[in-house]
Amino acid sequence: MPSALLLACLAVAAQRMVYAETGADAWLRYAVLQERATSLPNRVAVVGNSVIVKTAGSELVRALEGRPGKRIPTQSIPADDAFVLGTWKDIHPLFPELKPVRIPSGDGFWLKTVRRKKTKYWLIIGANDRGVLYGMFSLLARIARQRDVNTIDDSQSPSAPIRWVSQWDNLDGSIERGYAGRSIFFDSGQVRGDLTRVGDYARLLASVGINGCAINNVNADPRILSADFLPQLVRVADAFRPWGIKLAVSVDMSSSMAVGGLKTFDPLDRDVAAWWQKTADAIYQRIPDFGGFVVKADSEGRSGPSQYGRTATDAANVIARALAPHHGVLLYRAFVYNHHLDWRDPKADRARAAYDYFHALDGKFSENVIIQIKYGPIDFQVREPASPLFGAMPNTNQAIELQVTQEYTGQQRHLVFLAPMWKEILDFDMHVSGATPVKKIVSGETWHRPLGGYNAVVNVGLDENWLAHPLAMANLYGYGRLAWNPNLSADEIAGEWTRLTFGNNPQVVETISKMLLFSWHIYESYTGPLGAGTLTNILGDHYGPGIESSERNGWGQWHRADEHGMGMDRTIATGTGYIGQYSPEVQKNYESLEKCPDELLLFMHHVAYTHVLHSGKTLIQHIYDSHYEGAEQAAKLVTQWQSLHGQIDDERYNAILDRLEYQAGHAIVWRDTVVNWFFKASGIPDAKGRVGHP
Ligand code: GCV
Repeated sequence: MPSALLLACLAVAAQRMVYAETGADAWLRYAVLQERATSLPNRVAVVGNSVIVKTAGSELVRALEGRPGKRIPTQSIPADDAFVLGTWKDIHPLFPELKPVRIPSGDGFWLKTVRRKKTKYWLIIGANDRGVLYGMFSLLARIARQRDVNTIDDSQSPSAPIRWVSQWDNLDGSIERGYAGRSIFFDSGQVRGDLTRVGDYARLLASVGINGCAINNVNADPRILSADFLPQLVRVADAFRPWGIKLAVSVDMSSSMAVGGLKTFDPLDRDVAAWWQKTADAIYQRIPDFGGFVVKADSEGRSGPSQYGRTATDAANVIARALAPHHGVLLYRAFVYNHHLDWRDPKADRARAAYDYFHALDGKFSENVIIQIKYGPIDFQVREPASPLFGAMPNTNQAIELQVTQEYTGQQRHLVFLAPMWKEILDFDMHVSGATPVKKIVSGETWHRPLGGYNAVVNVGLDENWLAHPLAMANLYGYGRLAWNPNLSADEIAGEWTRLTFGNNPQVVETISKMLLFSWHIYESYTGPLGAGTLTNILGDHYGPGIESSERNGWGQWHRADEHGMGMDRTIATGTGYIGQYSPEVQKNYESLEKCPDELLLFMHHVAYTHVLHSGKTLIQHIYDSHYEGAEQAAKLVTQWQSLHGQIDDERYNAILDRLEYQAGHAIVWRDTVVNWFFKASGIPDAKGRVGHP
């Protein structure tokens, strides 16, 4: 028997661990599992020698009894009931009766129960090593959610090969747009000495199928590529490896000058190309499973190819060529725009930028380049249409960029579950060649691209519960689940996460799921209406109301509110022409005032405050009503949460209550600032007599 000889059994020990509910365990609490462990086998057989498969075995033991048991080497599969973990290649010879029809692909897995006389095996079969890990976590999640696992036959493959997260961590330990403490990776210009939290983060990411992490800010410090930094990156890669997370870094285009000592970073210069090659070779020599680079260039003051009159293709390809021999990938961000736009020019439009710049480059990128596109054409706002660029690059690999860190959506002081918003974008049909939802474009399915997928900015920090607001972890969970399977509904994800995080009490599950599912709408109601943008302070911390901060500057996040009306005219007929970047089918819906959905009205059109919406209300009355309703609903979140008193551990109950009470108060600040501003601007009274009469 080939690799069966490498079998090892982990006998599950009988002792259990009691955890304090700090939130550190997130959705991997294993509380239910430990209660139900008695009805499950107490042997875990690991087939093969891979570090990742062994991690899967140890995690299963940890989950079932809370601490690793004794490792017993064995020459054959156990005679008692057992979990058996391994790749298809290793498991099939042991279980030749398995028919290959259900073999998963990519990082996929197959969970299958098999009976041999009186013995029963729970097989966790991976298409590769990672697949074993993901299958193991999937099985644990089923047990924790009290699903029947007595008979299973489930084969799953991930939607896309790239399922990454990004951290915007600076080498000094601060995090750009991070709201949960300092970096788990860096401190004082170095990688931290203690990387325990990095390993814990990798475990969390792996449990939802994430396979890569770019650890530093896209506004990259070139020092990340300096020779003296490489041994430090090696340490991070070592902490990631058992969990199948590939290390990636964000790099600055000028690195060949800044740390390479060259006089140029012109991507067409031979020495520059040689420098990238030498740098990539050195990394792969020490980190053979290195994932690749993320690049932000020619954006918000970053260096870029335009400084030499070169294109994004030139820049991306020179780096990609250096990574290609090692199977590394380059995620090149499409977030390229002019932040010195002329606000007086009615045709100027930041939303046009990514499409205008990139669509002409379609088909010119190397095979290992992936263009990373923010979900909307502006910048992680509370409501944006899907970026038209998704529909415009059939010959280019694409990834969607999402944000788990709630930069414009309440910075984890407000509850905003983002899965419903991401779902709307992923399901949005670009109508470019038949039915072409964004999820099928980024997975590579629509245009048969070899690569593609997902990258989300997460920005966990040293806060014990990772993202500061315990309920914000639903966003990290939801992101991983959608990257694995974008066909899941937000509802399913909310239910899964709640059960894993708080247990299976039906009242708890129903209440928290409901709170999560309405939270995006609530936040949108008391902040920015109808696609106008978040109305937040865009010039500073991106938090709290700052209605005028969007206007009369070059950043291009304009909502154009004045005394008569509001909204950006992006029509083909009279506006910036942005709508023309979509397929004719989509254009029809957005161009016409009648057809344009209310929730995107002000993104696409400039209308008078007296304009009547599909809802039958005037625009101004909608602004008043939605802000009052939103603030009321924010207050209701507090009472909904209080209804769970006694059903949730005190630590997490109180931490969440504090945040929800704060949110309810801040929603009133938002409401009053916005409605008073629009009352003053429009001079139109609130039909319900609230505005101006507190
Ligand atoms: C890392 C927004 C953020 C910036 C961020 C930028 C980006 O503008 O406010 O902090 O920079 O997006 O995505 O590159």
